[in-house]
Amino acid sequence: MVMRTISQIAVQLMDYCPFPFTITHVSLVFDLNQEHTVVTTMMTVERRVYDGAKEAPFQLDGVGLELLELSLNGQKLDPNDYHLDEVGLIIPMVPDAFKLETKVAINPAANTALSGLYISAGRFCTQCEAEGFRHITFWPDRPDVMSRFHVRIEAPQDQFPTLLSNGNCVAIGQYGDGRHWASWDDPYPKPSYLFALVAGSFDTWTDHFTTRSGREVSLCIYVDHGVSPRASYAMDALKRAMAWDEKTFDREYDLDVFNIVAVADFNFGAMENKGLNIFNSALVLADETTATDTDYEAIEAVVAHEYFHNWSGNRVTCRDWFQLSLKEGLTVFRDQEFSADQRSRAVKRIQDSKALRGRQFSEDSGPLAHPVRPSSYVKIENFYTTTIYEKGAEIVRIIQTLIGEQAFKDGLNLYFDDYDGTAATIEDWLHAMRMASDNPLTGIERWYDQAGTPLLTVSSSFDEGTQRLRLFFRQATPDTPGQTTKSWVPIPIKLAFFDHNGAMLRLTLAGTEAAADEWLIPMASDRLVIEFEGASRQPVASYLRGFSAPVRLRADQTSADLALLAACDTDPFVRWESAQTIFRSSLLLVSRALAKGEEPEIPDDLHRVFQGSLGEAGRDPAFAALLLRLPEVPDLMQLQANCNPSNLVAARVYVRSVIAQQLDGPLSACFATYDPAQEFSTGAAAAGRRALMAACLDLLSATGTDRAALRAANLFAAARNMTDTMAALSALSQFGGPRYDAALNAFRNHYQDNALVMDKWFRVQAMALCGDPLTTYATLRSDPLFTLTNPNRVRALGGAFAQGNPAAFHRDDGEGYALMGTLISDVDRLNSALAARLATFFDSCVRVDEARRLAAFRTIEGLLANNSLSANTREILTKIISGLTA
Ligand code: B3K
Ligand code: ZN
Repeated sequence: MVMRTISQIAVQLMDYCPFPFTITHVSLVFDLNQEHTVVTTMMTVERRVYDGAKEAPFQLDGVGLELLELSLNGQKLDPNDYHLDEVGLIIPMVPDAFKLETKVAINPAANTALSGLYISAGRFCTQCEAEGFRHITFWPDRPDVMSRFHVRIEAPQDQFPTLLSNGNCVAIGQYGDGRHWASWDDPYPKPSYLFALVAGSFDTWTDHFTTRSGREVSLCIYVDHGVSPRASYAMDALKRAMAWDEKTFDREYDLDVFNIVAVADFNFGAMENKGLNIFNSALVLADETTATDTDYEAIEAVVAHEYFHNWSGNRVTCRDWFQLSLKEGLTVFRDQEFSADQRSRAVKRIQDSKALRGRQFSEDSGPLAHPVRPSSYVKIENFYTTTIYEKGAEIVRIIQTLIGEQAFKDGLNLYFDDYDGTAATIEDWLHAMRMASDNPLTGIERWYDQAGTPLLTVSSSFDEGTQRLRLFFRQATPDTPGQTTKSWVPIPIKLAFFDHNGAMLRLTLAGTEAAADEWLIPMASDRLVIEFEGASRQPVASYLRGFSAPVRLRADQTSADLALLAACDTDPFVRWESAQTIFRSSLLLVSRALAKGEEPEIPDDLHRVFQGSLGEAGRDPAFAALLLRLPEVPDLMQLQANCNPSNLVAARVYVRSVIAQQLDGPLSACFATYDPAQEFSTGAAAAGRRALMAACLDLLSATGTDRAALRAANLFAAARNMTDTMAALSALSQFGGPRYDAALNAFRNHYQDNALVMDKWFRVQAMALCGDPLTTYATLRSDPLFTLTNPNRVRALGGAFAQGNPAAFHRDDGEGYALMGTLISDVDRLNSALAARLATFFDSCVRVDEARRLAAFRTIEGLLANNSLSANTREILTKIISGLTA
């Protein structure tokens, strides 16, 4: 038999074959020891009954395991009876029903990849999705193999008083030699990616929840010693999420306990292990002095997200990793709805569309573009992308829009009922939605299978004689790597019309009696012509209300139309988007003028839009704060080929300074209404007031005046919560100089022992425009508080620099790329999943000018020349380099 190695060979969706065996039960025993943990696994196996299963060998995944013992039905196996290599274990001949026992040794202390069983701050914890379980024991590590897990954990009691796994704790005991044990039983069959184990010493924050049908659930959050009150907000969010899922989607919790453990070293946000969620501590710990409003929002959303996975992901899981969006897209949709109900629906929709357009549209138009259901992958770890998550959630929303809220709820219930306890596919999901709605949802699969953001073009004409408005819609999805010919996708277009005074018009669909204020037009072809009657002159059309589909819109709207919509539309998304459209074109004009050395002209509309936004301050401060923010440079980069990011940064700085000078009076007045001494509340209204204050301060700081710097420094001194502190610090970072340095020092002195807060200190500096960003980066990288082993710290420096400091990252001399290249290569040796994530930031390099592209190419080429570069990072960089040379 050939020795298999970890390879770059892609897995194909079309090659899917079921696993030929079922493993009904598994019993795992962990003898925990930091450098030498012994895992004994006993599985009860039956061959499945279908032709292909008859002669199939028993094949298990296993990486980095030292095999100590292997026996089948109690008989020790001879090395000739099995094949062991770098990726697993194959037993060619097995009976139709048998018990297999394996004993392996692993070294959690040496696990810097943070996948499998590892140590964080002296405690054992696990991360198994997607393929971590194979680093713990030999197992068919794929989501469609679901078993009942029984877990026994043994460890020294003084160091590891808490022993946790999935399900319910069924027994505990002591050995008398200082070691103790606990047994956990999970009654719900699950795939290995949902396995979890934690052992250590924690403080706890406890509560309980009674489900709708009367089940008493003990809730417990495990955190570092001395900080348990900081888990109270996460606990509150958890209880709200549990109640919301019952009320909104009839989903109840199904175990007697729900545990959350916060760990400091974690590769991403959190993990939905059955009954034992493991969280990055950044998404658990919060109080007003250490967390910003953005942190609170993220904690609420992620706690809910992981809890909602209990149904969308755990009770109904995925057949294979190509179906990842089945659980992730659906669960993001569910958490978005939860947050919208807890806070402002309008603000949430704008935030979500902003994030989608900033990150997902960019990914979808670059070298890493891939469908929501990809057809192949090399490393599944690289596919936890914004496309799978956020575009996936948008498809769920499209379905809800097309079939209506009630049919959607019925469809979701049908899906959970019909596929409970199974590993499902996107076809199963669509089947449930079709059954519940009687809507064929024609073409919806293409949203899953085609990469690229559809472009929706609208042109309009008005016939004065017949008083008919004719709208002509066309859609086309651009080519993406490996995918050229694309067909139409179903696009729900929400529409309304306004007269030139901004009053909403009730029009009639030509040739019918149907009249409405707002229309939902389901576009199900390449082209669509539609006519309306009832306006005496050409109305102003408001398209894609509520961001009714994740498409780019190109409409024949004048800047006067956009200004009217920005001021008067009743749909907050269209108001915000119309303002952003004006800002984007103004910023591009200014950047072109600056590039030519000309004096830029700022269109009058811009000033009016800002004034209108400030007018919103009294009604809805959170919305006003969003309206006052100019598009980010990465958004602008999507609009230009061969762009020079430094010019875009300069244009943004210029426009901000002009607007800030023009509106200094009203912005200062709005800022002055904020009292930093007022009592803190986490509620959306109070957070909205803080966001508006921060938006005003941010703009005012663009004036560059000493008065503005003093205002920021005064807020820094007066701040009583972290939101205000960070607003002040980031405003000061626009100036640099002694006030900024003093604030940074004071911050460091105060928070140096709190890693989560110090991440903010790293982040604000990595993104700062002041001073020489390369020197700042180098100083931060050699700071004793910087470490390559903590993913939050690495992201706070590298992620913030590459994403949040475009002028420095995309320097024309390539120095920014070189710094990131070095970081990627250093991280890759320890944690390839994290390095690959950092590598994705290079995908924006396909949009920059030739000199910069060449510099990026050289850095990437250098990284790829290293033979020991991980398969994860290699996959990402190979795709990007092909995009650079295309
Ligand atoms: N399901 C996990 C993500 C796992 C990422 C593995 N690289 C968290 C979540 O999406 O809820
Ligand atoms: Zn998820």
